[in-house]
Amino acid sequence: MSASSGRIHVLGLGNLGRLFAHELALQPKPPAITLLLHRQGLLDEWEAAGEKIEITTDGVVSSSSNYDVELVSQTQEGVIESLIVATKTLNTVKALSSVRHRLTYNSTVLFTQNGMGTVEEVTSAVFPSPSTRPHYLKSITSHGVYSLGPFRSVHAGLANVTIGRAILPGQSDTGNPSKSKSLIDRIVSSPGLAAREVDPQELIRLQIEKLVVNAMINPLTVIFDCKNGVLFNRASIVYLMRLLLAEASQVIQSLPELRDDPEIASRFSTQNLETIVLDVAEKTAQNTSSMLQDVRAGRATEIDYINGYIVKRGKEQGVECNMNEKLIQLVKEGKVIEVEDTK
Ligand code: KPL
Repeated sequence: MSASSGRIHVLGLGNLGRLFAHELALQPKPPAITLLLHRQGLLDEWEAAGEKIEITTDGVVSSSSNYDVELVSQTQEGVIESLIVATKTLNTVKALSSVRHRLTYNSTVLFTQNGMGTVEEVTSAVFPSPSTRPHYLKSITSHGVYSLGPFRSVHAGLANVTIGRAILPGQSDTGNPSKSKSLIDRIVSSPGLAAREVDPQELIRLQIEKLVVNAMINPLTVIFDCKNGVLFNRASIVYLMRLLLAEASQVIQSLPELRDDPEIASRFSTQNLETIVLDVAEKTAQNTSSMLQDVRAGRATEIDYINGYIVKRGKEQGVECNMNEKLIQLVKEGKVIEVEDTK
C-alpha cells in the first residue's frame, strides 16, 4: 500500500475554491495542493494572473502561489487522495465525472456547495457502486466572498465553516471514513476559514437550516430585486415568507432522517426558522444574494437545489408545497415584483 502524501486537489476555482485553496496554502506547513483546471482558457487565465491566488480582506491583499496545476483530462493519471469540490451545484456531476477514474474507496471528497441534493445526484450518476465510492464530507460556509476577476477575490464577510461526514439518507458512511481525518484537520486548522467539525446528525440539521435561509432570502431577493437587508422591511414580504416557511417546516418535520431527532420540533418550527432567516438577513443586509447575482449575470440559478429540494422531499412525504412551487416558477420566469408598503 502506498503511503499517504497529504496532497489536496481542488476542483472548481470560483470564489469558494479560491478561498479554501488560499487558506490551506497559507498554513505554516502547508499541504501540497493541486488546482484542477477544467479548460485550457482557465490555464491561460492562471498564467495571466501570475500563477497566484489573491484574496483581499479588509483592504489588505494577500497572495499564495505554491500550487501545482493540472488541466483535467481523461488521460490524467494518479489517485486523488483528498478532493475539495467547489464547482457550482449545477456543474458538479459533470466535473466529478471528469476525475472519476482517479477516485477510489480510500479517497475523500469534500462537497462545499450551497443547497441540497447534489451528493445524492453525484452518487447515482458518478459513484453508483458502494465498493468503489469515496468517503464523503460536506461543509457549510457562511463566508461572503466575491470575485474581482480570475483568481482574485474579496473576502468580505468573515464568518465560518462547519464540516462533517456526509451520510446519505437511509445509509451509513460511504467509502473509508478513517482516511478523511487529515483533510478535516487541515480545514479546521486554517485560521482564515474559522472551521469546526460537527457530527453527521448536527451537520444535517445545520444543512437544513442553511437550506431554509437560502430558500427564503435568495429567491425573494430575486423576485423583489433588492439587497438582503431591504427584503423584510416590507410587511407583505414577511407575510409571504411565513407562508413559505410553514411549508418548509412541515416538510422538514416529516423527513425520515430527522423524524426521530429529539430537537426537530423546536429547532424547525416555523417560528424558530423565521428567527434564523431574519437574523441572517440582518447580518448580511448589504449583500446581494448569490441567486440575485446569478440572475443579473444571466447565469442559471441553483433554485432547483434549494426550494426545488424542499418541494421534491415534500412530494416524497405527501406534503404539498404550492407556495414554494410558485416561487420557483416566478424565479425561472424572471418576474420582478414592485412593492411599496413598509412595516
Ligand atoms: O448564502 C447566502 C447567499 O446569498 O447565497 C446568503 C446567506 C443569503 C447571503 O447572501
